[in-house]
Amino acid sequence: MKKDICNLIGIKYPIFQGGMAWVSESNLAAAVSNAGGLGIIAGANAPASHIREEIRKTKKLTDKPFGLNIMLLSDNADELADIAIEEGVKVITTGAGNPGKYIEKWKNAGIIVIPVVASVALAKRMERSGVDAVIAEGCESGGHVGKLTTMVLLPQVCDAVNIPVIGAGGIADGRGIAAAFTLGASAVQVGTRFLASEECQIHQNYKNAVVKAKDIDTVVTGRSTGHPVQVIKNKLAKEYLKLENNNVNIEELEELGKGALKKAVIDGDIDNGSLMAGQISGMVNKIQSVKEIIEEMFSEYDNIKCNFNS
Ligand code: TUI
Repeated sequence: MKKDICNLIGIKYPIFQGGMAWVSESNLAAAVSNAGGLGIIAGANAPASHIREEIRKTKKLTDKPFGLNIMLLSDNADELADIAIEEGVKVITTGAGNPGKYIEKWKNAGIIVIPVVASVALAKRMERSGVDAVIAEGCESGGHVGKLTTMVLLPQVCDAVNIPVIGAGGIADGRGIAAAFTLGASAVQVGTRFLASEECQIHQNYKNAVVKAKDIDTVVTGRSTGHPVQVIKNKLAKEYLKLENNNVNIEELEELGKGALKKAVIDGDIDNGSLMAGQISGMVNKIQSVKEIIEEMFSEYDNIKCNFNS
C-alpha cells in the first residue's frame, strides 16, 4: 500500500504537505514536491484567478507532481473544481465537507482524488464514489477539525475501506510516521511542521509562535458555530472563547474571526490574528528547510523500523 501511493502519484516519500489556507502557496508546495513529497496549494477563500496563477507558478518551480486542496466551505469551490481540470492539476484533496458532486468530472479528467474525511461513514461513501484514497485527519490537526483523534479515527477508517489511507493530525516526526503506518496508513499528511520551514512564506512572528508553543498551547474555537478551528491560544482566541461561553450570537463571533488568518499570516499580528496550528506545535522547536524536515522525518522512521525488526 505504501508503495502504491508513491507509485500512484509519482513521489519518493509517502508524505503530503497539508493544504493550509493562506499558507500553502507555490513556494512551499514546490519545495515539498522537489524534496520528494507531495506539495499542495490551498485554494481556501482566495480568488480563483489567484489560485490559477499559483498553480502556474508551481509548475515553473517544480517538474514533480503537486496537488490542489479545495476547501468545500468556500464560495469559490465550484470555480476551483474547474480550474484544476483546465490547468491539468494531478492530485486534488478536499477539506471540510463532501466533494461528491465533483468526483465524476475529476475522475473523467484523470485526476487523482483524495478527500479528507473525519468519519468512517464519509470514508466509505467516498470509496463508493470512486476516489483514489482518503486522508483520515484527526482533531489534533490545525485549522478546521473533526471530532475524533488520529489514534481513534485512522485505524477505523483503515479497517473500513480498501483504498489507501493517509494519516493526518499530530504527525511531525519519524515516530508519528511509524505510529500512523502501524495504525494502517499508507502515507502521512503534515501541516504544522511545515509552518516552521524556511520556504514557508508566513510572517516570521507566526513561525516563532509555532516554535515557542508548548504542549497545551492550542485551543479549539468555534465549536458553538459549527466551524471548530484549532489555533495557538492568544488574545483573539481567548476573546473568542469568552464570547462563546457567554452564548454570543454567531454573527458577532464570525465578525471577530473575519480576516484573522490574514492578520497572522501577512501582518504577523500574533495577538489579534488567527494562529491556526496543530497540537503537535509543542514538538516543533526549530525552523529548517523543507528538505531537511522530510529527510529527518524519514531517517527517524527508518531507525524505528530497524529497531522493530531487531
Ligand atoms: O479543512 C481542513 N482544515 C481547514 S479548512 C480551514 S479554512 C476555515 N476557516 C474558517 C472556518 C472553517 C474553515 C482551515 N483549516 N481540514 C480537513 C478537514 N476536513 N478536517 C475536517 C474535515 C471534515 C469535516 C467534516 C471533512 C468532512 C466532513 O464531513 C462532511 C460530511 O458531509 O460528512
